Amino acid sequence: MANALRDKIAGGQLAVVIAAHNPLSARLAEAAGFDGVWASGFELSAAYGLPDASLLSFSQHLEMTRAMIEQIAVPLVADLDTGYGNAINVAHVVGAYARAGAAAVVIEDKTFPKDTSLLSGARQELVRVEEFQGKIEAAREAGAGHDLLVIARTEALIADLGIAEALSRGAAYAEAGADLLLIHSKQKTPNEIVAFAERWEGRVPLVIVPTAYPQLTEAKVKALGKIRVVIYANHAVRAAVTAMREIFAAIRRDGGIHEVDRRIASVEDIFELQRVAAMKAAEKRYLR
Ligand code: SPV
Ligand code: MG
Repeated sequence: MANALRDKIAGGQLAVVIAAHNPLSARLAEAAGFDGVWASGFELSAAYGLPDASLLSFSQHLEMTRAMIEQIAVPLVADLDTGYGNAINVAHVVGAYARAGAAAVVIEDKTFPKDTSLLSGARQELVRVEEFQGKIEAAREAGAGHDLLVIARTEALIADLGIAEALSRGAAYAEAGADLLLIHSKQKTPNEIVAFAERWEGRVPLVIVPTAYPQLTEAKVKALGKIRVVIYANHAVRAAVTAMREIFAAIRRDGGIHEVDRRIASVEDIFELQRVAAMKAAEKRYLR
């Protein structure tokens, strides 16, 4: 299967990927013109009302990912957290996502169960470099024949281990066969990521998640070079929360739905997102 994400990266372009937590949000992301959809563990956990701490099972995440892939034509980048265990778990899990049609998988070098990256004071423990190299090799092998990109993610900066450790882990992961390196930072300014990118001499391009440092625009990312994928990792769920809070409060305040009706997507709009017209056309052809 042609991997549009691989082509975009190989062409030296910046792929801009945004999170979704269900097929509807994935379709909205595609319609807005994003290059891919991030099947975010954080967003799906939040959608279940749970912390992003390895509480959802791999099959819960896979089921939603599969449903998203079925509804979009753009590449899907699957957030596999730590790979749900050791390299054996990684092989099992990555194979399932590859067969489901994911364009890329991301596995991170934290211990299982993980804790979420951007929470202050969270438990951030990394596995040994050699152990993670084994996980990358297992992921590559499991994805072979599926044109799957394997993205290694280091949490060295999240764990406060410094840029030198992040660089050496990144190099070791590229050595083990990762196609790209996701470098995550929780700093409130882009300085740390900029410093990392400037010092990164690795063979593989970088992926960033600029949630904590939103000042880093796509134009600035392009100017830095080396970064080929930007993931906006939680903006679908945050936008949904803002919108629902506002509208729910307005309905309570107004004592009815009469005022908000004009301000929200129409029922016809939802019919369109459900592709109801295609079903009606099929009814005409097949129901007799
Ligand atoms: C996610 O969206 O699940 C991520 C990014 O992995 S973060 O939440 O910043 O760890
Ligand atoms: Mg995640």
